[in-house]
Amino acid sequence: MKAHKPVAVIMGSQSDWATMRHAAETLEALGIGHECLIVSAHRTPDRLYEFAKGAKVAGYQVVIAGAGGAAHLPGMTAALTSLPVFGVPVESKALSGQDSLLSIVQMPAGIPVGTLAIGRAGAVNAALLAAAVLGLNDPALADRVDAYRARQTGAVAERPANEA
Ligand code: RP5
Repeated sequence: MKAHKPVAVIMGSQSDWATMRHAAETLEALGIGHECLIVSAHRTPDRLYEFAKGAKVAGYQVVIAGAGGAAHLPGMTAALTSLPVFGVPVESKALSGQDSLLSIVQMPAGIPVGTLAIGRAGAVNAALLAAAVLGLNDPALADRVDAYRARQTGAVAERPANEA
């Protein structure tokens, strides 16, 4: 059965939602259908296998995967599907997300994970990258991405204001 939602936003834990909700909100703002799922490489490996092996058949076109610490989720997902996978390193308590970043970005040659910045910036940008990919075959979406960027540009003041 084909999913009507082109993007899967997966995360290793409920605790990742505070970060990954920014990806979901950005997709929402761009009118991109998405599903948010908890899939842990360590705690629910069978769920990960089932999700990743079935993601393409389910109709997903892009996977955004956020995880923290020993963040194997994006890499394992990329190993199990040929869909583009964007990894978001979640800021960890012990090492401020540097552990997450390095374990996501340092993939061996042959299995890519497009790795974004640690935390909210990475989550937002993963959604924008997903939009750019989907926009290649969806001119209306590409227009919405352009409008998003134009609004962002328009919101930047020329001079700094005193903070309240
Ligand atoms: C990872 O372990 C998750 O992605 C999360 O960032 C981290 C900690 O998970 P919890 O102990 O908060 O559930 O698998």
